[in-house]
Amino acid sequence: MLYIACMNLKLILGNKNYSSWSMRPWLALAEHDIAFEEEVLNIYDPASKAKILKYSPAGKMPILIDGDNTIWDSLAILETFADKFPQFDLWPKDPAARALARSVSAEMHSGFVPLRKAMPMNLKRTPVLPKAGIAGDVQADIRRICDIFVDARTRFGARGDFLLGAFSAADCMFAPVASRLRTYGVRLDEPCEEYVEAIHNLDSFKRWKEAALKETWAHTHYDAL
Ligand SMILES: N[C@@H](CCC(=O)N[C@@H](CS)C(=O)NCC(=O)O)C(=O)O
Repeated sequence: MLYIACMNLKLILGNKNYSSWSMRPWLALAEHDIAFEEEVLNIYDPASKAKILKYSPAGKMPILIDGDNTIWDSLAILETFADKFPQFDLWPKDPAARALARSVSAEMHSGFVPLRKAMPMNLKRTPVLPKAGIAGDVQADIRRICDIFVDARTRFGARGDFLLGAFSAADCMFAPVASRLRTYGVRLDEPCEEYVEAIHNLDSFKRWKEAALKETWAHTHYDAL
């Protein structure tokens, strides 16, 4: 398997069980076997804030240290990887696929607030519906997300299992929500479930999840949802 040594790269990440934003760039590197260092900080420990701020003035993770450059925000980090590793086509080459990949990634990045609040990522969760049920605005988010999965894969899925066929930055953006759909026991139509399954079958996703399950940090509110 191809293995790219690039030890100038370091990712500063939040808890693997809960930090959906952190999962995104990690998957991009791990899926392509690009070597990097990582440091995982507990988001819910007040002492972590000062450590995060030493790396980035935004005070949020994920953060990429790339030699002398610091890049923060999951989408900005994915853009950086797309520039650094053009051989992996993190944004598909085909203009139509690339346009859709960018649009749905930006939609994911800036939207779906009701779903994010009601169903925070929690890989350790037993897959049952949330105790409070699924509110109308969350259901609308889920419908839109499934429409994205089905529309993208109908148009480009002939080239592979992922949104634009081959694994891309858009899959990194949607992997956390695919995990939420499963851990909150959401019943999905088959074409939507197929994509959720494809994400869960990614080697990089499995490795992230394995590490998440070993974490001992807990968040009592999220764990009780
Ligand atoms: N839009 C940002 C969001 C980053 C974000 O909210 N990160 C959370 C962890 S999931 C964080 O670092 N929280 C720590 C804090 O606020 O102290 C991105 O995509 O990177």
